[in-house]
Amino acid sequence: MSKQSVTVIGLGAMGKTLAKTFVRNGHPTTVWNRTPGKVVEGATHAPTAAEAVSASEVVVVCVLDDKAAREVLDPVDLTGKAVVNLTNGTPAHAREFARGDYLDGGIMAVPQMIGTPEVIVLYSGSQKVFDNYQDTLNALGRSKFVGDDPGLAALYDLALLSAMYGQFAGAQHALAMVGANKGDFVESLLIPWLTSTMFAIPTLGQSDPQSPDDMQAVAIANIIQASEDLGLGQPGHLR
Ligand code: FVH
Repeated sequence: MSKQSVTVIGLGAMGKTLAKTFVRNGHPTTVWNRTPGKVVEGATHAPTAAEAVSASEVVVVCVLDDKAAREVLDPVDLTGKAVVNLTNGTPAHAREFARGDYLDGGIMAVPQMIGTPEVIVLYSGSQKVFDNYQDTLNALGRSKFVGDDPGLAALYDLALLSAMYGQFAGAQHALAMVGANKGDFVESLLIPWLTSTMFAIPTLGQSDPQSPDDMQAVAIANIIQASEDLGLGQPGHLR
């Protein structure tokens, strides 16, 4: 069976990897980038965004931000095209942008992970577009449709990123506290510790007699005091 044709708009670090992955999976792939000169071997390079859009049944957009996506797509006739916008944006951006056969998405991965089973790509908007193109989109990683509100994928994407940045801020502060005494702290303690604490996430916000709030408040006060003693100031993530 012949593979669905795909257009990729935007050949930054992520867009280029998406295009290469579609080519590797046997999809006739057309690409366009604002600044010429970015090459994806095996893809057709269209001279204009309009020509790139007209070349394929599904158009995957992956540019810097919502403003860039609008600048590219607003002047283009999208009639009869399925648009899958994988540009990071807010739920409001996605709802404003949604038109016709539209799926908004959030890629929960960095480019070097694309095409592996560790990748989750969130989608929301048109169930029909998701059903029609799921097999094609599965080349990028695991596809998860989260609902027909086009803003939902962006909401979940940003919520997951918020959790990640919070965890990174805590880890960075931990490394600053340990400083030169690090040894194998990261591999043998920090990563196993963070992994073992994940079980608590579903009950966050509920009081737990095994870990009472008063006891936790003392530990947090001690972290703040120890950080100040080390000259690190108050840890931002505990404010
Ligand atoms: N790279 C990553 O780790 C993350 C992982 C999760 C998802 N993101 C999101 O993917 C979008 C694209 O990110 P990217 O990594 O490809 O970003 P850059 O390498 O900086 O490339 C940006 C592309 O956007 C084009 N562009 C920028 N402004 C405009 C515009 N006004 N009109 C048309 N295209 C525009 C830019 O083109 P050029 O500068 O080469 O001409 C690049 O193709 C992003 O939403 C991430 O949050 C990636």
